[in-house]
Amino acid sequence: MKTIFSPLHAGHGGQMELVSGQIVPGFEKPSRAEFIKARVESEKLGPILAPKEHSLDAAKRVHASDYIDFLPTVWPEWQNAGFPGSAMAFTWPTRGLRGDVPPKRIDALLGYYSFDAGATFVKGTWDAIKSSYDVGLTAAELVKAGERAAFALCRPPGHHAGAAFMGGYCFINNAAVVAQWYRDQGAARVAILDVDYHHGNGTQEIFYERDDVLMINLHGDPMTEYPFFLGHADERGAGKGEGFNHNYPMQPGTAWDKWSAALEDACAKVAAYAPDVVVVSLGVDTFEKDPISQFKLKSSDYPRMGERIAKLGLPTLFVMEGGYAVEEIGINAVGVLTGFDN
Ligand code: SP5
Ligand code: ZN
Repeated sequence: MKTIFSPLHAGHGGQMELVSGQIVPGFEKPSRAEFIKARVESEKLGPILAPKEHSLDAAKRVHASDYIDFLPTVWPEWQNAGFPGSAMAFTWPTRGLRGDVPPKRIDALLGYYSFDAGATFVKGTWDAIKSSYDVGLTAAELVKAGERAAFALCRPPGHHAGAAFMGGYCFINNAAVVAQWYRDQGAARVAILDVDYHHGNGTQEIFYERDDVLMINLHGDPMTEYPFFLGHADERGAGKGEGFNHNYPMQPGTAWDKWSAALEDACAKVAAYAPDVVVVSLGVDTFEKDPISQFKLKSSDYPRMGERIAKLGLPTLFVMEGGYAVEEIGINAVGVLTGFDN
C-alpha cells in the first residue's frame, strides 16, 4: 500500500512534557515518524508520497472554527508574551468555573482549548499539525479513488483532540477529519476502529450522537489509565448515536489472547454495520516495551492484527496515532500494514 508522509512533522520537536511532577522531554518525538518511514522503506511496503495541501475547511467540519483558527496563533503569541519553554496550559476551566468565556492571554487560552498539559507547542508545531492533517486527507483521497488501503503516517497524532480541545499530544483529530470527509464525499457509513492503547476520547466525543460513524475503541481501562475521564464500557452513544459507540476497556497486563478477543468482537460489529470505509486509528503503544503503557502485545502480534482487519474486506485507511517504543515502532506499525497486505 502507499504511504503519505511529510518531513514537516520534524519541526514539532524538542517539546517538553509534564510527567510525574517533572518537566521532561516529550515521549511524542520526531524519531517516531522517522523509524516508521525507514521501516516502510526497508519492508518495501510501497511508494512514499508527499501530501497535497488542503484548506482547513475539512478540519472545521469536525472541530470548532475558533479552535482551528487559534492553533496557528499559539507559538507567535507565546513568543510575543516573552514566555520561555514550550507553550503549554496550566489552568483549566473544570467543574464550577466558566468554560464559556475565552480569556485574553495566550497561556490562559491554552487551558481554555485543552484538557491536559500534554499538547505543547514549539516553533514548528503548527506546520507539523497542518502537514499531519494534509497527510490524512491525501491518504483518504487514495482510498476514495479506489486503492484498497493507504497509510497516513501522521505526526502529531490526533485521537485525543475533541471538537474544541487539544490534549495527549493531539491537536487536529486526523481520524475524525477523514471520517467526516468520507461522509461529505458520499459515503453512507464510516467505521472508526481505534486500536491505540489509550482511549480515543476526542474521536468518541466528536461522533457520540451520530449513527453515521461507528466508533469502536480498544484501550486501557480509564479507571487506571490516561485519559481517565472517558472510555468506560457504559458509554454507548447518545440520541441518534445510541448503540454506535463501543468501548473495550482492558486491564494492565493484557496480552494478545484477551486483546484479540476484543478485536474479534469489534470486527463483528464493524462487519454488521457494513461501512463504506474503515478508518483505523493505528497506535502501537499496546506493545510490551512501550515506555508509557501497560499492555503486553508482542511484535509478532501486529501482523495478525493487520490480517484480521483485512479479513473485513473493506476499503481501509490507516491513520498513525501513538507508540513510544521508538526502536520497535516501525517494526510494529509496519507489521500491521504488511499483515493487512499479505
Ligand atoms: C496519542 C497518544 O498515544 N497519546 C498518549 C498521551 C499520554 N499522555 C499521558 C502520559 C503519561 C505518562 N506516564 C509516564 C510514566 C512513565 N514511567
Ligand atoms: Zn496512545
